[in-house]
Amino acid sequence: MFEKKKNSFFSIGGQVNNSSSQSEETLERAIRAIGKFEMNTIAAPLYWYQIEPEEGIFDFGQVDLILKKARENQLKVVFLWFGTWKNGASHYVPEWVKADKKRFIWAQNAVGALTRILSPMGRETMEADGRAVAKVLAYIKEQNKDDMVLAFQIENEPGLLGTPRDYGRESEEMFCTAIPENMKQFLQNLKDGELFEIWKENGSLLSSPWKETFGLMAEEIFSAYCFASYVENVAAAGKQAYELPLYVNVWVRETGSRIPGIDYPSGGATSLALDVWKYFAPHIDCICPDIYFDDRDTYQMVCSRYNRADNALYIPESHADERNALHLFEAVAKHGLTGIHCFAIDSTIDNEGNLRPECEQFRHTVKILSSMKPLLEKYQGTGKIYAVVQQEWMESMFFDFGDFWGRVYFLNRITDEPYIHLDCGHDDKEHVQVRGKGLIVYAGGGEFFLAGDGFKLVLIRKDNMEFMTSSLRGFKYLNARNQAYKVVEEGEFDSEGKFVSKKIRCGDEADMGLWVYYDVGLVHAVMEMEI
Ligand code: N0T
Repeated sequence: MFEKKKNSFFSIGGQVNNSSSQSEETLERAIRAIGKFEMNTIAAPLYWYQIEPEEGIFDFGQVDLILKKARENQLKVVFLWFGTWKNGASHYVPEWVKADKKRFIWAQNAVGALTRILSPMGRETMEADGRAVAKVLAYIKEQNKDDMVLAFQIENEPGLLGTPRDYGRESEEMFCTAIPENMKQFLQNLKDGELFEIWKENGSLLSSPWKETFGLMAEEIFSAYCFASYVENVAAAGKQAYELPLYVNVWVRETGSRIPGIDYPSGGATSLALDVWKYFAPHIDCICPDIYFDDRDTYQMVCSRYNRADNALYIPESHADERNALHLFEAVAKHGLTGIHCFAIDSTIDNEGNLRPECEQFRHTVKILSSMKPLLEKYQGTGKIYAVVQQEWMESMFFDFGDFWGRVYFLNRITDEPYIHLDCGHDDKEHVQVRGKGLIVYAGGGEFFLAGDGFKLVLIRKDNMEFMTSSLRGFKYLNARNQAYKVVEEGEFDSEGKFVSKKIRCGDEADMGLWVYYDVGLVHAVMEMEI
């Protein structure tokens, strides 16, 4: 996660419900659900109020408990720091913070009322939060000799919900005076993007206050600057204690009417404020969008915005449903996805411990991803990973693999017949069907890996076209029978990352093309390059 092209661990995880880190019992249910999906990571929050019940007195019982449960179940861990902010509010701070309204300042809204959000202007709060994070990370360092802790999330969806910015005294002073020096420097480095356009449109008067510089978006950008600077301080304190990858998650702005402070927390690392965050919070390794979108366009758009040269794409929160089960393959192949977690994992099973039927497709997707894991770690960012996702009306997909062309045909799971997915037939319980999905890795030299559900791949070697054209049977029916395989096999990677063959496919099993269903594991094929 968090790194491109560096063999970093591809984390497939479940995030426990907000209140589930508090006891062994609540954690156990989450772990049971994670086990049903066969995920490799648990993400669990740490509550500031529980960790530091009195100022300077720390209790790491919660860390111990999560580590113990994770070790018992051979899971990696991501800790979430529910500190100053938890989705645009401040409910997780200790009593002693809540009690002292003078020392720890709270944001005010436009009419001067106190909100339930600690102000990012609060120096004392920032320092107290930083001290706590440093203590927690120092403790994790001692406990993490086996590298089971992958990462640490600073705050949770920071920002202001209910007001676009803090209108308290300190904040007013800053908002109404000239743009600070470091913000000017940032703007001088800004070369393109949405924020650049806004700034250009509103005038480049660097000596003016925020409103003249950023116009309509001034409140959000001002807040982003304040939040990023605050989080940077907390992160720097943490890094000093332990160099664990740190990230921030985002309640994205591609939602509702896109009004900051109403549709999403103002000041978070939204796509508009991403440059601000990258610049002012350099101790944060990765900025990560929480993606709850059902539609393909918005999902992929958000992925593309967070996958940048200076930021890897990791999705810390998403739904364990059939939409996500499809969309994430394109995120892997087109937007460099380096890891994905599902939120509210405990809710995916019922009280008897059975996985809910609406999560079944996601379970298949986890299987597919897991069988490919070493390949994802090796090939992410190289352009060798291809997504297969059957959209509505789609019967086949065409791929250009360089020295091969490929056609993917979608198959009905039960009959193996060609299958076109129509949403309108979706409720027809007699013909419950799922869309074809999965991944193809072309390692080069005729070597392919496939994992997925409900499709088959037929290949044509580009320098062998005479054979193809002389057969006069076309791409579709030339099919599969004339494929020149060296070997086709089903198998899996062992713990050393070596492919272990489990079953050779020949005869009927190879005559239909390279077919996959979620429960056949990884398919490996090597094509003849000579004949
Ligand atoms: C998330 C979760 C949890 C399309 C909400 C998501 C989690 C927090 N916030 O269940 O509270 O701790 O990070 C906000 C998603 C907004 C969706 C916008 C509608």
